[in-house]
Amino acid sequence: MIDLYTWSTPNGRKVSIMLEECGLPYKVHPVNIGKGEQHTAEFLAINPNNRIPAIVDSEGPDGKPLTLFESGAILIYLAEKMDRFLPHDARKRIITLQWLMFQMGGVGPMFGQAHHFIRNQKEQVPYGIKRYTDETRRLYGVMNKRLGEVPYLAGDEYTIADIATYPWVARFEWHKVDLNDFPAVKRWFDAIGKRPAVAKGMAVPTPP
Ligand SMILES: N[C@@H](CCC(=O)N[C@@H](CS)C(=O)NCC(=O)O)C(=O)O
Repeated sequence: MIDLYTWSTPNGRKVSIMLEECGLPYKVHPVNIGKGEQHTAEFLAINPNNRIPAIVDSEGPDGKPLTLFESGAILIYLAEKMDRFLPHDARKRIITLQWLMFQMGGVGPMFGQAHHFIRNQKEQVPYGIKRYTDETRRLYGVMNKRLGEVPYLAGDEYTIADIATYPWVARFEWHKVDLNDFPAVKRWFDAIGKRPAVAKGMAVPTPP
C-alpha cells in the first residue's frame, strides 16, 4: 500500500495520475496547504521540505518502508517499481528524463511563479507578472515545437515526462495562456486528458 500526501495542485496530481496509470492501490492523505498543514511536525517528519507531494511505500525496494518527496523522484521511483512509463532503451530513457527535468526545473517553477504574481491579490507587481508570463510563453513555445514533431514529449511513447507536465498545462487559465496559440500542445493536452487514469488522478484529492 502507498500512502500519498497531497493537495489539489499540479505537483500533487502528477503522483495521483501516475498511481492511477499504474493501477497501484493508494491511500490519500490530504494536506491542506492553504491552511498551513504542510508545516505541522507530523508532515515535516515525512517531508523535511514542507511541500506536497510525498509518499510512503510500505514495501520499498528492500522490502522496508520508503518515504519519498520531490514529485520527479517519486515518478521515477514508481516507474522503476512498476516498469511503466520510463523506457528501457538507453536513448529513449535519457530523453524521457531530459523532458522530466525540463518540467521540474522549468515548467513547474516558472508557471508556479506566474500563478503567484498574477493571482496575488495583495500586491500586483508588473515586473514579476511580465517576467514569469513571458517565461511561461517561452516554455509553451519549446513544447509546441517538440510536440509538432512527435506525439509525446519524450517521442513516440507516453511517459512520466507527459504525466509530470499535464497537470501544469491544465492550469492554462491561471497563467493566462490560450492553448489555441500553441496548437501542438493543445493536441497533446486533449489526447492525454482523454485517458481515464488522468481524469481520475486529476480529481485527487478534490475535483479540478
Ligand atoms: N519540487 C517540489 C515542489 C513541490 C511544491 O512546490 N508543492 C507545492 C504545491 S504544488 C506546495 O506544497 N506548496 C506549499 C507551500 O508553498 O508552502 C516537487 O516537485 O515535489
